[in-house]
Amino acid sequence: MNLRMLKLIICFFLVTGSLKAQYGLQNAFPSLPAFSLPLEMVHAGDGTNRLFVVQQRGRIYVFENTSSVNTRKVFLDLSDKVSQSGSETGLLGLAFHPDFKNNGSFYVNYTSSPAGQLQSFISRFQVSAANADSAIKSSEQVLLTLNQPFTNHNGGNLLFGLDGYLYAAFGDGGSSGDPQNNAQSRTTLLGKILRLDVNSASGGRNYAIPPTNPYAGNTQGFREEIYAYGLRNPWKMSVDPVTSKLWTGDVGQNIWEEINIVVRGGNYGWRTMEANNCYNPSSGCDTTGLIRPIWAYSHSNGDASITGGYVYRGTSLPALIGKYVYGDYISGRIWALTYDGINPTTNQLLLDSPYLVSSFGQDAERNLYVVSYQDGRNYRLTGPATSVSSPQFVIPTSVALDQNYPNPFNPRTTIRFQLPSPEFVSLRIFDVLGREITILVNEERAAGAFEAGWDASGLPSGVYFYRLQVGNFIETKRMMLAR
Ligand SMILES: [Ca+2]
Repeated sequence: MNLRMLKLIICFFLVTGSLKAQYGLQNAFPSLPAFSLPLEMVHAGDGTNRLFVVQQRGRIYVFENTSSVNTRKVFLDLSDKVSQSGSETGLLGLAFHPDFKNNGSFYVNYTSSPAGQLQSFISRFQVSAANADSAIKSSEQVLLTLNQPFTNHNGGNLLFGLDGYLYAAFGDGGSSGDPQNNAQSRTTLLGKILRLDVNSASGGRNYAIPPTNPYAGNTQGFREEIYAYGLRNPWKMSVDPVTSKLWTGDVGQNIWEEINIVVRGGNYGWRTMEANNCYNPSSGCDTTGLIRPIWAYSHSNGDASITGGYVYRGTSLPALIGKYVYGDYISGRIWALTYDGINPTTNQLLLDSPYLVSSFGQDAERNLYVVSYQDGRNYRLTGPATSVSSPQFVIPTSVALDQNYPNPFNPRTTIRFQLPSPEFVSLRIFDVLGREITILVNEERAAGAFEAGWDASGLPSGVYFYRLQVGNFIETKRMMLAR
């Protein structure tokens, strides 16, 4: 017991009580044909228990939300309109009007090049009065178009907020590093989250500007549709119906993926910052007024592109209630973030899936699904229904280093450690000859429970050591890479 530990005894911190919880993914609709490049799964909020899957190349399918369902119908086919090539272009967003049950209106976001210029379109369509599983293609009413200077970073997500307004996410226009500085420019809609009143029309538009938008009626030439800015490529937004907070995952440039809680008029930093670090300029950037992400993770563990998810409000996975479930498109890892703005934020790895996670989906009962881009399946998130304790406050007795999990491993494993107070942390990997292989953590960390992933791809099988140093505390544990 040293002085540090005596100091620590008065500190409270949050740990998750579900370290052993086993989460998994189950093919939700095994009798359905696979979808082709699915990007989205939503429900209509109309009490019909149907789900809608958006395919990138322009088709929307509808089917009954039962595990035995074996038929699906084409709800809308925009294949002849939307971009048919490009990894980030296509039909990207679908949102049903909150009163869809009565007015039959829904909204899509897609890219197209009708006159040789790539553009994003936000359009309204109507469902057929005679056939609830079919939309009327000729009912299209274009609300908004936006020129896209490059083929990537088109955003595309649409949703209705609890305020009844339509929110739309657009990326910075693409290329790399936001060469046109669009995200910080409030005279363009690129790199923004927009908010539109689709129940009114004014100013020659098929929508109106909500009077509470931050730049409504401004005289500086700022676009009045802007709700928030400084975003690079927001890939999925969601609203927590309990807190009404708007969550988004913003895809990073070279090093960091980030999660933001988006507020009216907020500037989320890009391209001045990538997450918590200066990006342009690379040092000494002016961070005045920039809102930091509530969580960021690096590319060092094979993660490379965030897919924003949902704050879980279902009933079948009680340990996840109130946590933000999200994933990484490239690594397939899926996490649950515990954030309340007061206690230390903690991040729990739920599972390491083999899928390209293009989206999370939610049904009317708020069960969560993973949309798998490559195999075209929708997987329901499963886990222990009971006997998992909720997050709780405990009194720490010391810095702690857990055994890595899984162990033996191939090629990825996760190492957890706990800090009762803010400390400079070093976590390094060594081989059996004592040679340093890599540095996983080398920075100041807040109090809380942390995990660091390690990808041993390319290294030989055998025993490795990981060493945690926190002040005078040093502990080394061994682990086994087994190919
Ligand atoms: Ca940011």
